[in-house]
Amino acid sequence: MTSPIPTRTQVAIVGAGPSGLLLGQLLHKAGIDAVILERQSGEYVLGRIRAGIIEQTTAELLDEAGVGARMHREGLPHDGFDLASDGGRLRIDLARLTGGKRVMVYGQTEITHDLMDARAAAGLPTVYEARDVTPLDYDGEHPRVRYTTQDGLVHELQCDVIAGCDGFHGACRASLAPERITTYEKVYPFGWLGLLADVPPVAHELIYANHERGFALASMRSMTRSRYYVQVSADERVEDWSDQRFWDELAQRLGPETAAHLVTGPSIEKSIVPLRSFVAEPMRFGRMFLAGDAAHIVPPTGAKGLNLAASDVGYLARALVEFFKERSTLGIDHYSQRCLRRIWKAERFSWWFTSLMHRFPETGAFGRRMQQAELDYLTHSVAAQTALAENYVGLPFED
Ligand code: FAS
Ligand code: PHB
Repeated sequence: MTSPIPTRTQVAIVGAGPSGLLLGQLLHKAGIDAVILERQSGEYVLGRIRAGIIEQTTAELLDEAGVGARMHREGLPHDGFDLASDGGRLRIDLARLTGGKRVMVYGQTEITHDLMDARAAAGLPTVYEARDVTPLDYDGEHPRVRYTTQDGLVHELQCDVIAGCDGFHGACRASLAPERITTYEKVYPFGWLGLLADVPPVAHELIYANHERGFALASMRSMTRSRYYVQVSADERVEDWSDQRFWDELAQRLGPETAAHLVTGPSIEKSIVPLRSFVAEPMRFGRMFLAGDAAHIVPPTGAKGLNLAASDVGYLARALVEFFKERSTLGIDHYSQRCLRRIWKAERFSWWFTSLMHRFPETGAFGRRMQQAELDYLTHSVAAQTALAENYVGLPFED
């Protein structure tokens, strides 16, 4: 018998992706009540294959939320990655270039699983398959969220704060009058076709490949499960890509030496994601706060999406603890400005790395030469490699 869903809470969290679940866990640790309202089923949320690389600061937040144990047991710490282009390979030695910082390979699906398990174990209220979720009255001091459950009953959740953790297509940002929000967007003329397979990775670290046929990325989830991507044009359909066609294209783009070690096998997931850069400003509207993909999107090249979501949530959780426990509005008043400074730097890095590594037919031979010159500069400049490395491991938090 599931416990009845409260009609009142301190924080109404819309969305049970990594942002909503991590916020719920951090607030619970601080003794602040929250209810999560999620449009999909838990199984659906877990079925989405997304990010794979987490920054040290994200790992620390997961530890703070009390859900880091399996990540430390099963995650793969990585000290570097390779850039492949024109037949050559350049290793970016993250640890050496950043004074020992590294990243962790641990899939977003696993993080979501760990957060869902912790929330269920604590008996915290989550409404899955909530429909028509609508944030209301957040410009006053008594916001509320209306939603419909599977049985067709309409409910209202009274709260003090609404956290819009509902992703790029969510209801919270969409509820705002256009004149209240400024958006910045760049849509790339291509997407990533991703494939997940239970085969050993082609290399022990990630390989980002700039090939004349297009970008490719060799990543992983463990030493027995690999995650690969190839750049495809924006109008491609996943139905047109058999596993064999994918493997053949990936082999070409990784080059013969690497492809000689490529173990292929049946895909367990295959999907195409569009690439865009997007930021919505500001991120606070009275008692409603946007966090994660609800406020920004980056092309996945720099592995920043999930990590930016985590840093927003870190800032928001701290601000809400100050608000509820210390009756201070300092944190919530500075939330948007603090997040956006970090967001725009990650947007820049993700755009730069995407521009460097992908094929842009519209920029012609000159554009290709610019990429080759930048890759040559990276090969011979420790300063250039350091700039890449410090952005990839994640810039420090600024207060
Ligand atoms: P999410 O979109 O993950 O979660 C939002 C949640 O809100 C979802 O569960 C959704 O069902 C729910 N929701 C939406 N509307 C709602 C409503 N009206 N009412 C209630 N609930 C609602 N990042 C990387 O670093 N590397 C990658 O390779 C990578 N690949 C990606 C592939 C795809 C297809 C996408 C979309 C993103 C990818 N990202 C990647 C970025 C991704 O990892 C996000 O940054 C991360 O999921 C952000 O988490 P959330 O902010 O929780 O948003
Ligand atoms: C992934 O493993 O899904 C992944 C890794 C690195 C990226 C993007 C995605 O830059």
